[in-house]
Amino acid sequence: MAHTSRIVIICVAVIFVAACNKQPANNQTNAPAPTGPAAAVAIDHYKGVGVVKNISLKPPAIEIDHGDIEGLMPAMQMEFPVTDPSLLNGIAVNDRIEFTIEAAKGQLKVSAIKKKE
Ligand SMILES: [Cu+2]
Repeated sequence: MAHTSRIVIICVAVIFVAACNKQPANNQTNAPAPTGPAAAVAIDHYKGVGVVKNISLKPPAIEIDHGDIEGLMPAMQMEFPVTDPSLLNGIAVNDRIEFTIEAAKGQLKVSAIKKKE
């Protein structure tokens, strides 16, 4: 049991690091965006909290009344495209959510959504 959950945790950590394409040693939370050649290929991730205001399936997008997103934008209500339509499964208007924004090539997309209790 314990052994299995340890493997799962390690797998999740590896996937996270790979997906973020960052060096874990110097890019912990809220690290400044890379500059120079690295900036051209970097994908930055930001964490936000907010309330769902609208869900659209074509194209897949979610409108969120969100709080401050440190290093990215102040509190506001806005729509984000999502990286995968399945992220919207089980999410409804007025849900309180934690979400991750992926910033790549000047485009912002929601790449993870977690419902808050
Ligand atoms: Cu915003």
